[in-house]
Amino acid sequence: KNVGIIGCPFSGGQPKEGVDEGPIKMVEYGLIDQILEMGWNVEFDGHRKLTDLKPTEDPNIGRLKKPRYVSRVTKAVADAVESNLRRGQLALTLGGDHSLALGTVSGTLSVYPEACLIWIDAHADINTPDTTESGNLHGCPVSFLLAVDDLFQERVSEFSWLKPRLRPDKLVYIGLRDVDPPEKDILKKYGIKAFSMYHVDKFGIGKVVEMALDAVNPNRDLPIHLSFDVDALDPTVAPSTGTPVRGGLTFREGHYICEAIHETGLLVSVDLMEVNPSLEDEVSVFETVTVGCSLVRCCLGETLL
Ligand code: DIR
Ligand code: MN
Ligand code: MN
Ligand code: MN
Repeated sequence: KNVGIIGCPFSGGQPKEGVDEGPIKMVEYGLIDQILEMGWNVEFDGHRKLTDLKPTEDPNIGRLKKPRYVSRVTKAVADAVESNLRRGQLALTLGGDHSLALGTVSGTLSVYPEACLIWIDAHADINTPDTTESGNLHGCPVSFLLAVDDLFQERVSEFSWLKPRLRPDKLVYIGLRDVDPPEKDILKKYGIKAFSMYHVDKFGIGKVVEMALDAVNPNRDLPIHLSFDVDALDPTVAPSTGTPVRGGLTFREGHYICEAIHETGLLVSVDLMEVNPSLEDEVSVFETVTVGCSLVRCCLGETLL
């Protein structure tokens, strides 16, 4: 039981400051000690100095904002995840905004090309350079990761280090409820499995996780990358996040997902993203930071009994 923690204080994939403080607050709250107490060997040599990678000039490319900064940071994160995995560690990345997953998933796929990706989010984060309205790269990472030729045409040269390797049939979503119309078209076009809050209500979270695993990991033999955006949770549970959307996962539904994926024994890489301690009041920040920590503990095998 070895885990390498990659602290990523980064906010360049979206406009709200403070999300870079997410990983810092989770560690300050005691996440490392909590994981050590669970019997894991932990490697963590402090948060990454990602602001060092900030270019002096970074004009938009098309609509994309801060493309060079995001590219450099996510390349560094991809290398860090790859290195952790090659040394036999579980890679745990704390964000930071969700553009970081460009790096984390890319790093995972370079070590485990057969891995599947389970994306827990209110949003699909699958906009392309052409479809994005906001230009925020945290709304785009999945489209950049997909190994699909016609999406590849739209990619920008700044991200040429990124080798898209994610097959659409290896990707599944849970928790969606705010998906842009062009994103819906992409999900349909490539037949990507997605369980929205409608499905969580209809089938219950237990069945949804089982169906999600059946879709991307039918024989339960492939490595799993779990990318968890804290805004998948209802804003009453995780209020301090940049783009909250009502009608989300309950506290228990969020934790159940992490417990059930841990239980497969196949989890190799985890992202916990979009905790923003500068939003909302002190109680909200405490609740969001602590729920982030407890989701991580469940991924690492914390059990109720
Ligand atoms: C929106 C919002 N679809 C965009 N995305 C968010 O900016 O592309 N992702 N908030 O987390
Ligand atoms: Mn989101
Ligand atoms: Mn997201
Ligand atoms: Mn266990």
